[in-house]
Parts: sequence; structure tokens; C-alpha cells
Amino acid sequence: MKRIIQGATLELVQGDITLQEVDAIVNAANRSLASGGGVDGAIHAAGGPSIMAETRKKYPLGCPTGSAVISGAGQLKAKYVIHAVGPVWRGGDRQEAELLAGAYRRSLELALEHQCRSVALPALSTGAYGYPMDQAARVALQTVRDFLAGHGRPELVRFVLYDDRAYRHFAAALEELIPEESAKKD
Ligand code: AR6
Repeated sequence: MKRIIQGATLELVQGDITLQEVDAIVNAANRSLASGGGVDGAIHAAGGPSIMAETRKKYPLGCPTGSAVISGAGQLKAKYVIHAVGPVWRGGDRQEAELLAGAYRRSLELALEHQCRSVALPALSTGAYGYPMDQAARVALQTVRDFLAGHGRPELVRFVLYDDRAYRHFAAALEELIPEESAKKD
């Protein structure tokens, strides 16, 4: 499923983010940039130890929730890994939506600062951090839509959803936010 926003493509696919052939892959990291499971475990396993060695050296204090930092991508096909820290879900009244939006926004800013033309994003916070998928999908897509509407870049932003359930939630949210008919008129 795809939408064009200011000439840039916003795409949803189902798959494994570590296999994406894009300039930058976004990781679902934690504040201390310590290794974990989920997307993080898969990225470090596939990319090798150089990624962690670099983040330890460059970001000894880690990364605040709602933001992101960038490193090389080791053995991955991408050029960069952007380590984004989404919030832990605590019921929805602890600024989770703002923090989640901030993590996506900073990731896209870093991608532009490093001349990335294509970026793959996971559904941040929806695994170990417990963010409800339907709400996370809306925040994620709104944030990327607004960023692309303002910048027209990166040329390709691809959400890589791991399973069918995640894909269905993102597809429904995208159809709600940017109905296909309105997208055709742009
Ligand atoms: N490709 C794409 N999506 C994936 C993959 C994959 N290979 N593997 C899992 N997902 P999570 P979080 C989906 O837990 O909630 C880590 O331990 C998964 O189904 O990776 O932000 C970190 O170190 C879910 O929908 O990230 C942190 O401590 C989504 O990606 C903490 O977990 C995010 O799940 C971050 O938790």
C-alpha cells in the first residue's frame, strides 16, 4: 500500500526490517542503547558488533525517549542505522503520543541530515514497550505524513510491519488519514 505526499512515497509492507535495501534502517532502541530483543536484537544480530561499538563510543549517555541517534550499519545492506527511542506505554496520559511522534520525527530529520533517500521504519513501541497497535499506527503515520508534507523528502519512507495484524492496523490507519481517492487528486 502506497501514498504519494509532496512527491515522496509513503509505503507499507509486511516483512523483516533487517532485510530492507534502503539507505537507513530505524531501530526500536532503548534509552541506554543497550542490546535488547525484537527489532533491536535482529538489527544487532544481522549487522554485527560494530554497530554497538560505535554507539557506545559516540553516545555514552544513550538517547532520550522521544529522540534518535545515528550510526553506521555494519554488515546490513543499509548505510545507516537510526536508533529511535519510543516511549513505554503507561496508559496514554504520560505524553506517549508526543514522545512517539518525536522519535519518528527525529529519525526522519537525521535521515535528511545524512542525505538518505530511502528509510525503513518499524512500528516503534508496539512490542516490548506495549503501545496499542491501532493508536501507534495513527501517531506514526500522522507524523510521517506531516513531515513529508513539509519537506517532500526522503523520497521513500517504508513502514516494515512484522506480522499481518500490524500491517492491517497500519493499512486501516493510512486509509483513514489519507483516503485513496483524496491521494489521487493531489
Ligand atoms: N522487523 C520488523 N518489525 C519487527 C521485527 C523485525 N525483524 N521484529 C519485531 N518487530 P520491539 P519496542 C516488530 O519490541 O516495543 C527492545 O528490547 C514487533 O512485532 O522491537 O519499541 C529494545 O532494546 C513490534 O510490532 O520494540 C527496547 O528495550 C515492533 O516491531 C525495547 O525492546 C516493535 O517491537 C523497545 O520496545
